Amino acid sequence: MNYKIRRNKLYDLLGNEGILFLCSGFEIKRSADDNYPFSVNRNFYYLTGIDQHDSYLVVDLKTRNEILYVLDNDEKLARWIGYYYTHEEAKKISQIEKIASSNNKDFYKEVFNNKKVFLDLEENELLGGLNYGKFFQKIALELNANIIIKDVYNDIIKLRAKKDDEEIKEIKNAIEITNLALQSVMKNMKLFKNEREVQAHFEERIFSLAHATPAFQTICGNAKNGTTLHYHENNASLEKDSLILLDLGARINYYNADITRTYPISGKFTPMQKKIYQIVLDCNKYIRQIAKPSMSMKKLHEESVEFLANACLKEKLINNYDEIKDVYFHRISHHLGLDVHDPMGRDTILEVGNVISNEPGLYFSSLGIGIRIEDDLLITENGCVCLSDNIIKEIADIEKFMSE
Ligand SMILES: [Mn+2]
Repeated sequence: MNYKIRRNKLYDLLGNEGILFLCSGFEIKRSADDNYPFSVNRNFYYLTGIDQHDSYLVVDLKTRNEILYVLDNDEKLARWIGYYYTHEEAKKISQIEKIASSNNKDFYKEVFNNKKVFLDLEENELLGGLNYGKFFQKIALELNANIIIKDVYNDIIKLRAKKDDEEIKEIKNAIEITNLALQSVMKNMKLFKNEREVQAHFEERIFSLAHATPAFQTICGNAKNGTTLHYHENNASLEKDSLILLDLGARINYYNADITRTYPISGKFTPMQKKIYQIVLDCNKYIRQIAKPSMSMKKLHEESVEFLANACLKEKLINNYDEIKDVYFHRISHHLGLDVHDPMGRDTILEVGNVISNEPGLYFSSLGIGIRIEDDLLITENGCVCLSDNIIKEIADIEKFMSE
């Protein structure tokens, strides 16, 4: 990844006055001496590639002098928790020349003595009501009551929304690993007796194939469980004539696949399942046809509602147009990238380089049928390409693949 290019783009947006101060995040305590697994601040990671707690990027926007602060190695501590990046490693990854120690926090004082400082004041709350930006805002104001604090969050998000070629390669790779694992799930479906086994099989495959972790909590819901959007229990017995809805993905280098497929557990769809599945599939294909630059995500969503409502009316699955709300009650799309739900908002105007999900669904809990078909789209000059085209979704293809 060329982090230097990304940083320079950000500096261009911020102008040449003030100091930029970003932090990778801290280790957060779970209980006693147990911490949550460290999850790096994605904006920091996007700009530096550094995946280690207590790391800081400090930039003088006037001179563009960059300093990366990372933790020192301590031989005794390393025997317990392993080594941190050496300065050479940190320099190589981040493409930042000047590396310094973050063990001593005296540099806070130096930074916040400046007139104007840019912080990432994202709204997500961590640290008990605070987030990193607000945590440092508080420190800054304590050290310098006259400091002018500017928020850099939206500028970074704007850059992250447009994926570069390397990012698209990462996402494609995550999707391909997800595809291989899903194929293995389909081939072995007859062996599974419980949703948990399906989850375990998928997660074992992505780990073995690419040392990938799940991009988010894997969803494996069969029969009526498939009608719960974020079903996480994954512990019900499989009903042999039911469908199983799998919303899952692999994460590699923090880039995520977000895929949903719905399969017949027996390998064959019933006529009713086929009918509803085909509507969702047609909607998925329709959205793929119309998604293009300058279209709003709101419009894309409205198109999906209209498509599904008309098709359900035609097939007498609903009695009037408004009933579509009962069987399709989520948005068609979100941005995807370093976060599974990349934080660009769901009503943005599509631009070349955006990667978004395409996930129509229909949920009839009274029939025990929940179907979602989710692909990942890359917005291009002429429309979009489906990055997950290789993951089969036609009824005939699925039935054939599962019977072989
Ligand atoms: Mn999704």
